[in-house]
Amino acid sequence: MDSSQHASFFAEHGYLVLSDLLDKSAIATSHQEINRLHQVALQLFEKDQLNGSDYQLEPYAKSDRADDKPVLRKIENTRRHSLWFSTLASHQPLVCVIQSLLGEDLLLFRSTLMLKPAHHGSAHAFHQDSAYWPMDPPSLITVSIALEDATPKNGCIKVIPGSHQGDLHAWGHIAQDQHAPLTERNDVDLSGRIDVPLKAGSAVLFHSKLVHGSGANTTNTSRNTALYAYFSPDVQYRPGANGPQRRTFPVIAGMQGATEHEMVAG
Ligand SMILES: O=C(O)CCC(=O)C(=O)O
Repeated sequence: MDSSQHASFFAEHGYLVLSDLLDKSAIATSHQEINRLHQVALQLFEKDQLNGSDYQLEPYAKSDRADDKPVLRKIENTRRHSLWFSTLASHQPLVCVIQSLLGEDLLLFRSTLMLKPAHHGSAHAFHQDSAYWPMDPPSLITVSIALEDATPKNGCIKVIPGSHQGDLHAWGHIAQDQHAPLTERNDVDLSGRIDVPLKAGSAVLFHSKLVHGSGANTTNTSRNTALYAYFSPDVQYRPGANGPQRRTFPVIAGMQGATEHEMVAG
């Protein structure tokens, strides 16, 4: 697909698969870095400092540790913990596609590793990201880059194509037990949902209003993804009365070469 086909597919369906975004060497470096971050998490765990940190344990795992590593569900703010994952947010082929959808100026809302550990990986109930994010209008784009092959068996992402064109809803708790239904809402038509299997190194982009989720990982290998959410500076920061009234976002592209951009609650 060329960039205008990307844009029209994304506008209609709310998601887009990018094949072969990372080569084998980038995938191997990502795996090494994930191992290193698990060692960091282990040290925090042993000092009883994991709670409240950017490292989150799998809430439904049968034990806190497996193979002498903490069983982690995700690591937030990876750009602060890993030069590799910070740099990956600016991977040029990826940034070019996001710019073709959002414009030249790009800010980073989120940098996360979503980890679905072997045997223990919990399900992600269906939801819309913008229902949880203090950003208006709800028009951010997330990329989820598969670092192993992602399949329906190990909990690949599921989407409801076109659902970004509907309203925003409240979805409740996202992390779910492996056997829980993927939504407790009975007014959501899930019949159009599809699995988005990905080869390691490929990625899926999705609109922040797209209804999506993922199944459990009961296989004996992990399913990890590097996830980044981008937005245009036209989007306003609206945290409500309780959130921090100012927030600084990293610049990924454009913005006349600035490296950070502060937004004040508006
Ligand atoms: O990686 C996954 O399994 C789901 C991620 C997701 O739904 C999200 O971060 O919004």
